Amino acid sequence: MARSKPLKLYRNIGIIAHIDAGKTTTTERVLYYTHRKHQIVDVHDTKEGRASTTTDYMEQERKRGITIQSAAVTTEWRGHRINLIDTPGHVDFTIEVNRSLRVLDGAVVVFDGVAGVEPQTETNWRLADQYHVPRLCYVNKMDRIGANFAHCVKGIKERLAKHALVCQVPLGSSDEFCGMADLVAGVGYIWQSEDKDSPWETVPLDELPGRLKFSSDADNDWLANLPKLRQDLLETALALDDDAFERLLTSGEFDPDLLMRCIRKGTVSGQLVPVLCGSSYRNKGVQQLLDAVVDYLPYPGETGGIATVDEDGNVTGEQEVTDDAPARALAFKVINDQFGTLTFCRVYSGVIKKGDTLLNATRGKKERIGRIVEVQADDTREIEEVRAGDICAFVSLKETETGDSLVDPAHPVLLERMRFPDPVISVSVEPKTRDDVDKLSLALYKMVKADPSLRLHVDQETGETVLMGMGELHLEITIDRMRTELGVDAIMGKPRVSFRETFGKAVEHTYTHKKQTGGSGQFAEVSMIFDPLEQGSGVAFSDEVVGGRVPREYIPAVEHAVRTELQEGQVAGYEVVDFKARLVDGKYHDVDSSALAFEIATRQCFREAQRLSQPKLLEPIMRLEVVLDADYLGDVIGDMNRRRGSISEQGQKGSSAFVDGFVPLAEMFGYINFLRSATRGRGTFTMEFDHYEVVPAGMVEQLMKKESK
Ligand SMILES: Nc1nc2c(ncn2[C@@H]2O[C@H](COP(=O)(O)OP(=O)(O)OP(=O)(O)O)[C@@H](O)[C@H]2O)c(=O)[nH]1
Ligand SMILES: [Mg+2]
Repeated sequence: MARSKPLKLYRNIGIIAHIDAGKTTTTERVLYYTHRKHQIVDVHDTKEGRASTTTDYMEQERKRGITIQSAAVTTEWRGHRINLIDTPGHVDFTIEVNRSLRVLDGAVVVFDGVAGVEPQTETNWRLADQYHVPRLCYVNKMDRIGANFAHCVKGIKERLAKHALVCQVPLGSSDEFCGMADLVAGVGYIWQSEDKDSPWETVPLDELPGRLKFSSDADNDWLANLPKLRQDLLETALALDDDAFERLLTSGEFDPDLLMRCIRKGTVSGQLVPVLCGSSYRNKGVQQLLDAVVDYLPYPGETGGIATVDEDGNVTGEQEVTDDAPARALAFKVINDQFGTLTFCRVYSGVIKKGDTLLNATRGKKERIGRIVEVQADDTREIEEVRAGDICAFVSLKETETGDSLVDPAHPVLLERMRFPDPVISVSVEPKTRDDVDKLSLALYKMVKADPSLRLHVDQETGETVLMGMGELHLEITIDRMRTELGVDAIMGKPRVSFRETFGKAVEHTYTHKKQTGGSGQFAEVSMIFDPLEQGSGVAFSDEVVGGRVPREYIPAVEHAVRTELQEGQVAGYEVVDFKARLVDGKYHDVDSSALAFEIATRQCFREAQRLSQPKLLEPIMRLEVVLDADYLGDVIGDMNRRRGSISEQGQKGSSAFVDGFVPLAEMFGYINFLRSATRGRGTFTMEFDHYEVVPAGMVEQLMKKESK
């Protein structure tokens, strides 16, 4: 079968933003206007469970009115196939944005026209920078009281993109918002009503000031400034083409098609970020946003292919996006439901057909592609084949996890990996009833497999099962989903901070394990060096023994012992991170040595060496933003200091004040209650993990006491 749609007519895009900016609301409109559905469901109508938006279909999403997992939909606009992923804005689910951006070619960043740039928008923006994803800004909610386009654009330019290019200007704001001036087309669009099917009138720019009068001076100023704003846009965009720029400056002439091509070129290359506006809820501006997606965002491969890497992650080359190359796909999401496993993939090159066998190059295992489906949120449609540029799901793969490369077995290669965030909060998990005892570990294993920002650990001494995640909501929802999706009920303990430990300095240490009990004895001696590594480096092991002083067959036992022992460090039983363990020497005995003896020796060696290294305790430090009434600023800042926090920025956001800073997570439990009472319920905060820091020596004991309560 030949390709039915040329690659140039594809757009794979994500919608990203801070929580509540209106991503799901916008997605609903996109599906309506592209005729994928006949009715629009509003997010606030889903709580009673009678209705569901297409992308927030999960029970937990409907009840809470927030998006928890990314959902993919496919639609058509102006002959283009649009694969769109609606992502969550809550910081606890950042893995969903991460994995989506990894496989998408472009993104629409949504802003709340009142709040402007919010913390999670900044985080997601940085993620899009990391993955080099070109984007558009869409200032939504222009109909809300207090909507302020100027404030939003200023925030975008100062905090995110100096090169933001205002392509549309709102006509009015709050309840007077009636449409937008399109500086590229040189016309205004005025909607007759807020009905979803309301037509709009197209009016030349120079007639707008005569037609419209608003109660706010700021809104009238935008109108008065339209000619200048258009000139600015022309100069910035046409500067990307020397001839066009010259002509504009000398004769004021320009070619409208060339102008669009320049904006496209600038957006795709990351030199420009177009800014649009609208109100998805009031059905204004969504069709224009879709036009911009088609006009300005890249098709698969337009910004280059995907990097190929070696086993250590070093880039070895690039795979172009084309059908005429060996098959190469990346798994970016795995979900389990009652029908089995769905593995979401982005195909980068080649053609994959039902019945093909691929190689999971990450794990060295073969996978047979039984069924291929196109996914529409929670619905699937079976298809025969997928090609370069496609996003699809394979059904019932056995070996493949998030981030794995699936490739043509005749041309094995690894594709660039994704980065996963660090879980910083943990809870103990216990089965609720006897019935759940046996099923619990399998269910937890499934949840962790589907979500790489979760981690599972069984405490060796107490046997307690510990689940680690990004935040309290993340863990709560994981346990709740286990109940609704897998039918296993569990009880969660009190949330605790995931502290970590390190080696304070390099240590060389030898331990001899010798035991003589009746018959054969046990003997093993290991000499090891533990070198601390830079934060975030992980754990490495190297065998540097020469002359067979530790026989090869015992080396895996030594490495295994290190990797087990590091789970519970000597300062307070937390995971030991960022070090390299080097086995440099040892002794063995022909009869008395065994893998077990070497394991015991290594574990003791590790414990003693860590104690000798003046080990340190690390704690997660969170980036905190509080938005509040300026009157309460003093109290909130004083409190942040008491919580061992530091302030990094403070200022004004529209009519509210804000404080940004860094605070240890250990001091932040129950913060919501403090903030509510300190600001009479009017303050809000967002918090996300930033980095780990050494706990001051004097604080360790005090903190550990608090933790054990
Ligand atoms: N006034 C107004 N409200 C809007 C607009 N767009 C969305 N909303 C409302 O804002 C709330 C959040 O909308 P969502 O679409 O769920 O926001 P989201 O960005 O998907 O949120 P998360 O997925 O949870 O991050 C809902 O109550 C919407 O009805 C808009 O243009 N104007
Ligand atoms: Mg949403």
